[in-house]
Amino acid sequence: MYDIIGDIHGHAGQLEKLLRKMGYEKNGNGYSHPERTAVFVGDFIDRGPQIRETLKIVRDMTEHGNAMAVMGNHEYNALCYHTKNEKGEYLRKQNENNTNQHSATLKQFEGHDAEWINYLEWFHTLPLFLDLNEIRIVHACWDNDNIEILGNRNTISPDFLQELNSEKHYKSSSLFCAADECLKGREEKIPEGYKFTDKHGKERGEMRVRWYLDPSDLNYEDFYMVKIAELSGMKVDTEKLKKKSYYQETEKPVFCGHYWFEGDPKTEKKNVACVDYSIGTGGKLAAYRWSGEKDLTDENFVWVNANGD
Ligand SMILES: [Mn+2]
Repeated sequence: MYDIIGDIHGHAGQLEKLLRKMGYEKNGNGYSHPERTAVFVGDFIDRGPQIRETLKIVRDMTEHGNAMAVMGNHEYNALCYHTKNEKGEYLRKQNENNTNQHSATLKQFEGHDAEWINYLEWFHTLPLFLDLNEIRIVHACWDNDNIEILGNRNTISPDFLQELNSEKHYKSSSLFCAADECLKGREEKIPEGYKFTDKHGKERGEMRVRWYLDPSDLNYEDFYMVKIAELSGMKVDTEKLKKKSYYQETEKPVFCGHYWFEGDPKTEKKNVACVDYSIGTGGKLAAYRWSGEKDLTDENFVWVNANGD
């Protein structure tokens, strides 16, 4: 039986509160529960005040068999930020924007180089997805075609990281797109003539979509993760989509993080739940307590708030 825990982003204090609330206790090997296993959906680092502590808790739990974890896009980006290609260039440019996104981690590991390098090595061992007997876990998007393309290349080994970022694959091959969608979700082009400006003021031509809903039944406002007012009431033009497939109701329950949801945690579909409720921006650190049910229910969410309990 599993407790699937959302994006932590360096909020170790809230993580400990949540673990204790669910009956986990700390001993010499870190936190554990007599009957249950924790599953982390990735995004342990960046933004929050206790990134080193967060990594220690999560890693201790995974290494003592008390938890499993998948990789988030922030761990993937960190690997790229700190790794050079054969030309000596970093795989992720160390420019102002990328450095800002990673700054809390850089700062908190100042003077702890060996410890940080050790965690980067650990990131190389984190799977992109977990296909367990009865449930599935991925950071952002589960797509059976992507899982098949990745096959047994489920961890970002040093060689695989170089391959994905090589000219042959970067942003173009189906292999790159498969890994990218697992980590960052699916995006689709906004209909011609419409625009979306994100919270950083950047104009975007693509939107994150609800990959678990049938687009042929939907208006854009329900298909997109963020509403575009001008598109309200308009039906999705499925002819224009890269992919028409979606996560079917007959599949195993799947859990993800990544989407910075707000409000009280709830399931997305009877077999889909997102456990990211924005602890990184003053929201909640949430978990879904799964005990064998095929149909997920809102009552099985537990959480702690960013401030208080
Ligand atoms: Mn994420």
